[in-house]
Amino acid sequence: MSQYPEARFITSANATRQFVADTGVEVAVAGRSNAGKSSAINIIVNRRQFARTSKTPGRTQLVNFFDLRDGQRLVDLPGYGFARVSDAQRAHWGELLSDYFRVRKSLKGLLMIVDIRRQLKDYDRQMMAFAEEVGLPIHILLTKADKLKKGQAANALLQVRTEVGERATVQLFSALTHQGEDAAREMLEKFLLTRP
Ligand SMILES: Nc1nc2c(ncn2[C@@H]2O[C@H](COP(=O)(O)OP(=O)(O)O)[C@@H](O)[C@H]2O)c(=O)[nH]1
Ligand SMILES: [Mg+2]
Repeated sequence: MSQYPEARFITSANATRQFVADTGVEVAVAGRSNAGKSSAINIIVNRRQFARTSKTPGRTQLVNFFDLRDGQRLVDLPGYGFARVSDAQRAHWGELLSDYFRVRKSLKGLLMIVDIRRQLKDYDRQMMAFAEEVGLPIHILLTKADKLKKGQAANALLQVRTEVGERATVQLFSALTHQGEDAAREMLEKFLLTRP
């Protein structure tokens, strides 16, 4: 059963003024388009189709707010890294995300979804920089771990751990096999338990 039976979508924002009231606690989830962000959210929240999965890159272009429980939110950030969009749109998202990280007092942690076969890209490094600027803890899910052999996955994990050092914790994850599901949910819960 889902740990979040009351979980529900609240609203999407394309501008800072559309963000929901900055009370309680929230955890942001970021990942390049097609990294597997929606799939990971569905597994962690244990609700099929909770965050829509899509084969179309760049579909999720808004800041999506979900209630997990009363006063606890999950925020699905746009993954513009892979999307074929104009420079103007890209700049808009950059500003929106930078604003989001700077203004949200309720923001307690960042979950980063990274395709294990692609390693960290500019988008991921930018998200980490935004989080670090405001002293936010970062946890990285190397997802689609099922696509690699065990040894390859372990190597990829070591590589990312070496790159990020103390700046983030890193784990293997798969929405297909549910590898790392419990560890991912524990990190989400840990972030959510941070005092408002
Ligand atoms: N094999 C495998 N495929 C996955 C996994 N997670 C996502 N996918 C696939 O990758 C594609 C993109 O996933 P999606 O969750 O929509 O990515 P998003 O754009 O980051 O939200 C879809 O075809 C998913 O079925 C995983 O852990 N393993
Ligand atoms: Mg998605």
